[in-house]
Amino acid sequence: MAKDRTRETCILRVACAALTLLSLALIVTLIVVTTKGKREALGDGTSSRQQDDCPEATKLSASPVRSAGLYDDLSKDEIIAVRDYILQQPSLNLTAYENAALNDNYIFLIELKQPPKDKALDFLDHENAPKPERTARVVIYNGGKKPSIVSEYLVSPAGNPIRHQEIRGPGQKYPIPFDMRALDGKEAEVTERIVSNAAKEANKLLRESYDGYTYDGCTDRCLTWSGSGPGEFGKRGKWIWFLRDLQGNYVQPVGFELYLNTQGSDSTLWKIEKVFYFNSSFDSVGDLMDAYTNGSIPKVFLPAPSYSSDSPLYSSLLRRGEPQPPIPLRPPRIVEPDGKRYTVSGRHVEYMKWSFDFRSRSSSGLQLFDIRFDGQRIVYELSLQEAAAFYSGWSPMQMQTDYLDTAWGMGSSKFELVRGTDCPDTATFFDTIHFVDAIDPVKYRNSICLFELDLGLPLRRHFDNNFQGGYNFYGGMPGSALVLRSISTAYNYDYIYDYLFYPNGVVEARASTTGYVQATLWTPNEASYGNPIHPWVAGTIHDHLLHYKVDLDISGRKHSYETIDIEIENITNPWFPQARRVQKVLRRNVKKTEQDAIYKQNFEHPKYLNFFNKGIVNKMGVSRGYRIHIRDMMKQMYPKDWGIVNGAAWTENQMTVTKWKENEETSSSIYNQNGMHDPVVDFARFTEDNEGIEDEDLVAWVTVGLMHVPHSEDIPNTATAANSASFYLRPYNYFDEDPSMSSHDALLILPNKGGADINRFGTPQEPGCRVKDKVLDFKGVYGTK
Ligand SMILES: [Cu+2]
Repeated sequence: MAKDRTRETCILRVACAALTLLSLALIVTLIVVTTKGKREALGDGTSSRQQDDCPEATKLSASPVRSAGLYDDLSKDEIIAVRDYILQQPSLNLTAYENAALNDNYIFLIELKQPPKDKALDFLDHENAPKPERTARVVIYNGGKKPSIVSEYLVSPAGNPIRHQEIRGPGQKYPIPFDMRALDGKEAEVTERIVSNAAKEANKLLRESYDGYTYDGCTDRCLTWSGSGPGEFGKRGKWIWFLRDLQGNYVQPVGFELYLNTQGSDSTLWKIEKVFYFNSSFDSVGDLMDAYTNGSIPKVFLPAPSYSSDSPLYSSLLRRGEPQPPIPLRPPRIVEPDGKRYTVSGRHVEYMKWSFDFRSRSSSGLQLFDIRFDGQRIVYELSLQEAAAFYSGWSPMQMQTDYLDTAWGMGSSKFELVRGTDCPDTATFFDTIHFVDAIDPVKYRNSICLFELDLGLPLRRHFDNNFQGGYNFYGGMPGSALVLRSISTAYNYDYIYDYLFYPNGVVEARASTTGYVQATLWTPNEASYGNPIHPWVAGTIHDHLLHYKVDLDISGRKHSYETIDIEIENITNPWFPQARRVQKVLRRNVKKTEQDAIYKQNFEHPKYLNFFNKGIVNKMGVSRGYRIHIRDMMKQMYPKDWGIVNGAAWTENQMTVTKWKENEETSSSIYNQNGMHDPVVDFARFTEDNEGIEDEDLVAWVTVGLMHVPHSEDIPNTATAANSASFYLRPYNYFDEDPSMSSHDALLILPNKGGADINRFGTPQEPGCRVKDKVLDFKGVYGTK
């Protein structure tokens, strides 16, 4: 038995040795394969061929889209159909844009009129409800009428129009005074003629003062001009200022400015009423030239900026200075190893539990509708209404610049976005179509982008210390958000408008500013208003104020608004009755009326601003709410009786809450810029009737902004870092717990015998994919093709 056993052992030993050898061979093979795999993954250049490009498609399937076409901007065909229909109405006596002069009647703008909310909700929420008809809003400049006016019409159905109806308010002034219209090409043509003649008359002065830079008949040393707004109160007009026509002309001012009265539709009566040359002013160019020639004013010489290939022009965007990093290396990029995690159907987007629709209004830009989380509507409409920038300064142009950007094409000046710079390589792009001041609809290629962003900041994490040199568990989740972006470049400045959707139910609306500042010639008089941002160039103080509409529909249309006031109590300590205790205490303050709800920030009295539905509670019995959290609060400082304040009454407080009304669609208009003293849309009227706001359909109007005193680092461009303004919509007892707990992105690590159990909740880790290099396909053109 013992021998046999020995023999058995021996046989087993042979088998064991064989097995051991086999195992070793397998391990070696595995190591080789693994190492090879790792090399591939690291991309050491020897065997990367086996890696696939990162997928661009999504593995997700979108839900059926009931909203298709409900909010989509007008198509080219619809715009053409509406244009042709309106042109054929004999009673309107219109001239086609291409043949029209300022004193004719012609179409200025055609855009979608958003569907009435009642009808849109009925359609979205009821299977058998009819789809609201697509309707166009048409703006007509009636320079041919006496008196001249602007009129607006609704035309429907947009695809095949059969009827039109004039818009006569309520909600906006009727009729709209002609002098309150937004600038257009017809006006620009006349202005160019007048400015050109003035510059011709002043040619000698310009050439001698500006080191050879002139306007009339110039070849290489040329001046150009730009116009600001508004004019003197109650009178249409504008300051025009001259700039060297070089890269970055907005920071190349020369200190020659003209005030042009542009009242009425008879442009033969338009006249230059003031001329500013350095620190002197005159009633006409002739008067200035007489003074210049007879020596009664000093002749000033402004040297042309010097630049060369080694030392680029200060206003240009050529790289200069010590290279950083020392050798060119590419910045980090976003990779989508498993393809897109959002779906797009037309203008409908789904991401994680979020869904929404969007359009891009020609007047004021992106407008988001029907924002839902987990199928539940939270916001019916979220949209930018207006962007204001009120300047101060010594030079008349800078002093009298108070911009409201919807009048300057804030919505339609959204040009092509550059992949890899304006939006990540992985972004999805959308074209937009506008019909503003044009013969035909114009296509703006790739003017909106959508992408998922790696925030580089965990959404949440916890390291649970065991206080014995280790941990009990670690749990975390990388931060990511979906971003919808467009960039509005109305002349010098670029506003980047973002809407961000976070996985924990938070939405952020953010505006970031960049581009060129509006500069004026530096003289010591400007010192009270700003800084010399380059020799001879002044940047002066202005604010950037932005107004948003947030039509919340939390758990239904009816809800209430409360401030949760954080106050201080000074009490006898109930646990140590001989002691006192000072602590914070919450007082809920449900607002009853619109005026009661006007919110002005006061640091002595912090508040949460909460919207809730009284009847609907979470599992703790607390009303489910959404808070508006204004991160970048700003207040416009001018007194109420200062004329321009009427045109932007929304700048006076940080939030207004109104009872929803169909005719309070927007808080501003393309006409407010040139009618600030008596605006076409007067936001102050929204709360004048002081309606009750308890258990009503409520709209929050949010003001954010930033103050900008330009400094030398604004040359050549203002940078977005530290120059953005945003607010959040954030759940407040709306969910029973953090809804991001359902995300696969999370990670939970538990210690396990010196190692770690890593739980990724099924999210794949391998294999990696190769980042696909995308060709930069930028055309930069916008047109009718
Ligand atoms: Cu600024």
